[in-house]
Amino acid sequence: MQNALADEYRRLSRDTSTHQPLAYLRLRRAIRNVIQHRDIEPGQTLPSERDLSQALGLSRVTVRKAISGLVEEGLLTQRHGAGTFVAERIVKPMSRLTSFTEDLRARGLHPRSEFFERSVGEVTPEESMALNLSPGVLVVRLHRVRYAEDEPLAIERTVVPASILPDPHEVHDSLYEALEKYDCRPIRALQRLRAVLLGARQARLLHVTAGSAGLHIERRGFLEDGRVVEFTTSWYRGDIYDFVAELQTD
Ligand code: 16G
Repeated sequence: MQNALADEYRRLSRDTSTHQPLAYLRLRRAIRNVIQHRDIEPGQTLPSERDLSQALGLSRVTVRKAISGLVEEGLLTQRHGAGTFVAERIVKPMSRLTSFTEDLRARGLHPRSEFFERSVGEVTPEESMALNLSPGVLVVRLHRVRYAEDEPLAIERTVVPASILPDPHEVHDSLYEALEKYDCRPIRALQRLRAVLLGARQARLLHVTAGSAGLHIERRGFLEDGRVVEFTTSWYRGDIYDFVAELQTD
């Protein structure tokens, strides 16, 4: 693993097209790449700071800075006295507006969706409240199970104004990729999260036993002009996800 990382770091240092002059950002990219390529698996230990700084000819401060950024992103975890590991659970920082697809790709996993529903219809009263839409307006609805390879991780119901995304079949695996084509990816979101016990149907879809812990999350995503672009209700598996928030005093 140390060799794979050293090779990747050297490759990035030589690569003029993606040249990153700051060594700690180059190393951060190299670590991210080896995780994505699965040269290092979840749960495995990263070489120590000292070994990395020796192997790459970098100061320990630089190595530490590279690693701390990835710990904040949730890709690495640190246990006092035991070192730095590739995170096993999927750690989602609450301060970053990322998509399911991006979260999984960053970990070298292949996200995909299986749809129950991709339709267009008139907005319901609840949806019109959530999306700030007038009665009678058309919305696109997506209902899907989200997988990493063959493992189901979440169930999601999404509603998007049809004025923003006219055709639900434009969403293949990623909603945000589809929205990006219209320059309408949310730039800000409000999220509400609570613990739930998964019901029989949800548990079956997520391959867990009924009554297992889940996270029920509602996200309202906004465009720059204040329009609500998505209202998504998700049920994430509680045995796999950690949601982490950074807190600061005023
Ligand atoms: C995440 C979001 C969900 C969003 C989706 C887009 C949470 C709790 N929810 O699952 O609101 O619609 O990503 O992902 O993070 P996609 O672009 O892969 O479809």
